[in-house]
Amino acid sequence: MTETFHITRRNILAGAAFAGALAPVIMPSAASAAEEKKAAAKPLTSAEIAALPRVKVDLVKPPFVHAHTQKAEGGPKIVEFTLTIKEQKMILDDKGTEVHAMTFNGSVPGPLMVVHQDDYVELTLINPDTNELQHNIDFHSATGALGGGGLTIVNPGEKAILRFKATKAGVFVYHCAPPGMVPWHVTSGMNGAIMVLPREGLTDGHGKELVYDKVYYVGEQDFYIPRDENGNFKKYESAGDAMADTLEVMRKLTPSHIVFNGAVGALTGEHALQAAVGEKVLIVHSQANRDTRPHLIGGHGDYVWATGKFRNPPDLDQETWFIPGGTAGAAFYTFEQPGIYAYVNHNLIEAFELGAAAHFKVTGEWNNNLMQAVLAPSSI
Ligand SMILES: [Cu+2]
Repeated sequence: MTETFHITRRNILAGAAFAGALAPVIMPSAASAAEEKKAAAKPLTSAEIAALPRVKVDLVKPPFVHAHTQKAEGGPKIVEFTLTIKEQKMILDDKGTEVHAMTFNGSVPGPLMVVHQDDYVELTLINPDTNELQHNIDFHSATGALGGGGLTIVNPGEKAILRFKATKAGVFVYHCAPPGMVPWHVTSGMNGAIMVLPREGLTDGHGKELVYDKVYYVGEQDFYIPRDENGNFKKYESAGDAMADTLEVMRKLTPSHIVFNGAVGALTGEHALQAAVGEKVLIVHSQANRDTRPHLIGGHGDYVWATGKFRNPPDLDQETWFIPGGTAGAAFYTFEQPGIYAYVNHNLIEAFELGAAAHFKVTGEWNNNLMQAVLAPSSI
């Protein structure tokens, strides 16, 4: 449905470029798009907000992203999301290292939410009474009250509903930020990202539309697991029991694990991200606490918003891009060769020794023009 819509729009726009006679037809539509955009940016009264159409979105577990249209259809909406906080034990690696994670919806990172600029995000945040700790949510895409953190402090057994207007287009981190416990909750897994698309969809900043075929969400997470006197990772009964030792490790700023999507190997091997030659893939990558530098080994970032904000034209043909801690970035790439690509944090120690690596498994025809083994490895 979505794809049909975009293909149709693309065809219309491509056709228009060759049909001067259509200009009078196209112009009013361009003008009305501008008017629509202006209207969308206008402050609304409470009554007007209450009258907006509502859309309820079921979030999905990363690296996948809920269904959405890339161009906004109609005017601003209220988009309803629910996040349920889950405190749960998670396994970080094949050695069985444990963390008492704090999560939004049970995954690290929490799910990627997608809206359009000038839509209203309405989040229901639930802290079930099975949890032990107080939590909240700070959206970097929101304006005021600590990004919503000041309005969403929920104890176990409570819920809160926050509405904010997504005024800026881009990918943005959200994270838990409870008074006195901010870094502990963030580095225990309690972060995710929201993508606020421009109403007209992504472009290269010079009028070329960038329509993706697939979007994946990679959330990078640094963990600080305490060790015993023999150097083995310690296990605890609960997050509360682990807190003092964990804070001590955190203060040394040396993570024990740096992983994509919650565990070493969560996106490699049989969990590799899938793509095909010719597919346009958008990779959203967040790091709520620490700097990172994604790199696609054997590929590139054709269009990269390293700090993730879509009003800036993307950087072209990047080899590695820098995402500061507390930021989400986005990279758009059309795969040109089949094979297994490693997608890594190009601090290679963090990738190969601590876990910050994913795989793309790309199907399709090999292109000898781009690369060919002229002589296979053989004796001299
Ligand atoms: Cu929390």
